[in-house]
Parts: sequence; structure tokens; C-alpha cells
Amino acid sequence: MDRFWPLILFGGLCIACQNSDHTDVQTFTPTLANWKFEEGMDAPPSVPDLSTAEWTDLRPQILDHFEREVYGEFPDKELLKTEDKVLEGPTRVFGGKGYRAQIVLTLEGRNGDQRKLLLLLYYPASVGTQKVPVLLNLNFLGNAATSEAPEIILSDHEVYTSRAEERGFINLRPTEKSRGIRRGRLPVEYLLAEGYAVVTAGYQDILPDDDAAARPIMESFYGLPPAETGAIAIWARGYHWLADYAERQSFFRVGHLVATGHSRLGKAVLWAAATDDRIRAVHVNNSGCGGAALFRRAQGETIGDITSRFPHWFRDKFHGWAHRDHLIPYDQDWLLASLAPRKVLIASATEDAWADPEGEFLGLREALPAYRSFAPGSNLPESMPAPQDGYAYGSGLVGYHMRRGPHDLQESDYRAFLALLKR
Ligand code: GTR
Repeated sequence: MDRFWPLILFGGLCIACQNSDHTDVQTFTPTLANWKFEEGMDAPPSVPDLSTAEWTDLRPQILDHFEREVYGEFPDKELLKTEDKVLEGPTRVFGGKGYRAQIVLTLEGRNGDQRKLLLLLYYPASVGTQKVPVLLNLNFLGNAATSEAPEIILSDHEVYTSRAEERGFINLRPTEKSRGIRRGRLPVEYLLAEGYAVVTAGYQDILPDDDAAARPIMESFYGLPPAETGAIAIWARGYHWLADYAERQSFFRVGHLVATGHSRLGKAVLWAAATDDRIRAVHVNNSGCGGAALFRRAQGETIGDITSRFPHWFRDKFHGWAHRDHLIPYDQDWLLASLAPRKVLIASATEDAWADPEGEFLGLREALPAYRSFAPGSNLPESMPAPQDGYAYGSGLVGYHMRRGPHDLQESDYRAFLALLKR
């Protein structure tokens, strides 16, 4: 019976239309109770055409759904203390085109422990005469890996990574050998030239990316039952904390906070932006399973793959969909829809089959009705577009980038994002 609910729903809508001149007919109010996500449906409900007011009502329910079913509980926002300690700068860099500073933010856990969140900040030299937009980013291997500059402080926190020794990590700590190895992923000079300030931090300053190491910290530091939270939610909270910091800066142009995240941090930035309106535009890069890609397609990484390798990323309840991807009664198009009316760039790469580029494209395409209700001109190509580096396909609030090459975050991905922002 449940599988016929869309017919019942649309039937109901038609009756409401036919009777629209009768005052006794109740207006149809969409809620997730109408759009039930129930196991056993042939397909999850499609993202519907609704009015902007209806979308505004529905959005908290969508977020609540994804928190309960997928990502789990957020740590308390108030764990971030407001005293910022400046460790370096502002120092003039790039031949005077910008400034760099390094700042420590303090998180105070439920158990009284502290975690230090080391920020690397850049802002253009134009600050002083004008306020600037700020781009938030969490990085993979710590701030020192984003640049060759010897002044950049090596993180104190444990960093779990594959091929640790080859990347210059000994006993889970970065060494000089790790300096600059990920510099291509944060093209600071380009972003400064475009007028952006940039704030980045190593994601494992917030929570180690390892199941055994993460669970006790979730429990005692963040005060959350590990079964009911997930690392993606905790890293997403990290983006919110970066946003708090950015908003306190005198150079910040109010309303111009944007965020970028790659891969597992693409999943985190998607969830962070969905749950924080201050992020006005988001660049979700090569995010794949648990990010922009549709679960039901089960192409590339599946729910079984991701939950067995990274059980700590999601709340335990989500693990129940392992090997049953085709039965999951909701999909990521709903989460992408919840970002409207903000701008979103979904970025894929031709050699990134593990992240299912077409699934990422279709995730956003399926979410279009939500964007169109706010900005009718929002559109994407009918089918998977050809690669075009630095180009944002689409119009209005949505953009899709298909870069040539591997799973990575490159300057051309940022170029596509900035092209969307300039629209
Ligand atoms: C892979 C994982 C992906 C993606 C990627 C990354 O091993 O299967 O979901 O998150 O890591 O973050 O680089």
C-alpha cells in the first residue's frame, strides 16, 4: 500500500485543485508526513515543486530527518570559546598582495579538556579600504601541508592518514616533510586576487579521523553518544566554528560567507551549509557517497563500502542500509534541495568513478524544483555534461563543474565556484 502513496498524494492535490473555488477545501500543506520516506518504496519521493513559503516550512523537517537518519547529533556550538589567541601576524605576504595570520581557537570539552583549533587566515591588502567576502575551508593534512611557507605552524593534534610515512607523518604528527604537500588544494594567491579572505584549519584538530580514536572523544569531549553522532557532523560543526570566527573579524563583509570542502570534507561542508544559513554559497567537491551522489544508484562507493571502512563518519542507525542501497527510502537530492535559495556548486572529476560523478550531477538535478521555486531561472543541462575545466554549467543558483583528472581539489574547481558566485 505504501508504495502507492505518491499516487494518493497527487490524487489529493488534484482534488484540491478541482475544488479550489470551494471555501471548505483545506489547502494542502506539504510536510515530511506527506512525503513519507518509507522502506519498501519503489523509489524515494521526488523533490517536489512547492512555493517558497512551503519550502521554508519543509526545510527544518528535512534537516531533522538527515540528522536523525544519517549524520547524527551536532556538538554544542558553545564549546567554542570566544578568546582567540594570535600566534603570527598579520604578516605581509605574496609581495604585499595580502596578509597572513595564525590564530588559535579553543574548544572546551564537556570533560574539561581543551582542543586547540589552529587557524590559518589570509586576507587581501585591500582590507582597510573595504570589507571582503570570506571563504571557509577545512583541510586534510593540517595547515602546514597547504603551503611551503616555513612560518606555518605544524599541528599539535594527531593526524590519521594513509601512507603516513611517505607523506611525512611520524607517530601521527606532521614533520617538515609534510610541509606544502597539499599546496595545490588551497590556491590562496588566486583567491586573494579575487578579493576573498580565506580561513582554513586541519579537520583532525576537531576530531581524529579514526574509528577507535574518535569514539572516546565524541563521548567524553563532545558529550555525545558515539552511536548517535558521526564525524561528518562534528567536522560540519567545525565549519560553523570557522564561521563564528569569520563573523567576528572587522574585515568581514556581512552576508558574504562561502565554504569549500573536498571529498569527506565535501560531505562535511554540504551538511555544514545545509544547517547554517550564514554560509551563503557552498562548493561541494568530489563528495560522492554521503555527499552529493545519490545513494540509490549504488555506483562507485556504496553504503556498505563507506560504513565498513569509516563507521565513525555516520550515526550507527545509518549503517543499517549497508548492502541495501536500492531500498533506502530517501536520497541526497532532498538534502541538496534544503540548501535553496543559497548557491551551490557540485564539482566532480572525470577519473573519480568512486564518487560517482553522474550521481553527483543527478543529485543536484533532482533538487532543481527547490531552487526554481526561489529563482525560476535555476537550471542544469538535461544530461551529464562534458568536462570543461573551470566552468560552472547551469544557471541561477546552481552550478555543476566537471573537471578533467583525478579525485582532487584544484584551482579550476575554485574558478568554477567563483564563476557561480559572480552570476
Ligand atoms: C575515500 C572514501 C570517500 C572519500 C575519500 C576522501 O577513501 O571512500 O568517501 O571521502 O576517501 O575523503 O578522500
